[in-house]
Amino acid sequence: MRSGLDGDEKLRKSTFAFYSLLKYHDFMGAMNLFSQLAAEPTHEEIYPGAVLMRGLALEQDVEFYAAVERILAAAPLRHATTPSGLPMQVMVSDCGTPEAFRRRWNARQQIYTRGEEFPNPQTASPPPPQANTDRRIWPPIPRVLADFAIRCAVRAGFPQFRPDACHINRYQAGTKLGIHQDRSEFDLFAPIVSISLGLECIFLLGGFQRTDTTRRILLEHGDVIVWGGPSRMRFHGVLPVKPGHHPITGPYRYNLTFRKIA
Ligand code: MD3
Ligand code: FE
Repeated sequence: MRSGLDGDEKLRKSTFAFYSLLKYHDFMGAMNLFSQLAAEPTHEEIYPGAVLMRGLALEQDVEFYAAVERILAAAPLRHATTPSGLPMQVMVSDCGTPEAFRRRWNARQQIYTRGEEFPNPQTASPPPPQANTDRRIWPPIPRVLADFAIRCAVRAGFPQFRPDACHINRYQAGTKLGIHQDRSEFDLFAPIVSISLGLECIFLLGGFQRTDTTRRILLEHGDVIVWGGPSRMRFHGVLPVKPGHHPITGPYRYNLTFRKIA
């Protein structure tokens, strides 16, 4: 039947038009993606369990920095101390749940009162004066930060992560962080989510022994790393921060680490 053939022909034509349109939209979509590529966060697995997502925090950087300022108003920066009580260059603050606070505080008291933790008994007791300055209960983790940290963990493959503490490091020109391991958390299977804001730094990523060779990774404003799985126990540190000025943080680099402590 002629009309039948016409119908087929029409269908074929409209199908062709439809697919052409789809292709056109695909193409435009690809072009849009391409033009945005510079602003897209990356997803690099540095080592099994360690995922670097460059620029992931950029979209909310102002909001995040405002949240950091609120934390610091309630929990002022202090000099970090080494296990032997010596002041470190990096300045620190914390926020989180009362349970996380108590756990961190008790762990510290134990370290200060147990002599065998110290190579030199002279520094073991009495506890360094710094130990008493951070007894104030922590402010809660600001909602914007907690939500973001959880979303970062989900992206990196740790959907069950619920941080109860956020540790803040502030670096200025010349500040470094010696090679160390983070193993004082209660649940070592929980990942750590780290957000960098402000001045850039060279981050050192080692192996499972202090003396293992390290990889150098440039960490810039807005970069996020999720440390989980086997990478959780890698040694790491930060080279002295170079002087500079950042439009949001001024002369500082901030690093926020979200953890499950209690
Ligand atoms: C790798 N902070 O606070 S964040 C720390 O940039 C700390 O301020 C550094 O190391 C900083 O303890 C590095 C990235 C980081 C955090 C935790 C890790 C890397 C990690 C735990 C295991 C392995
Ligand atoms: Fe660390």
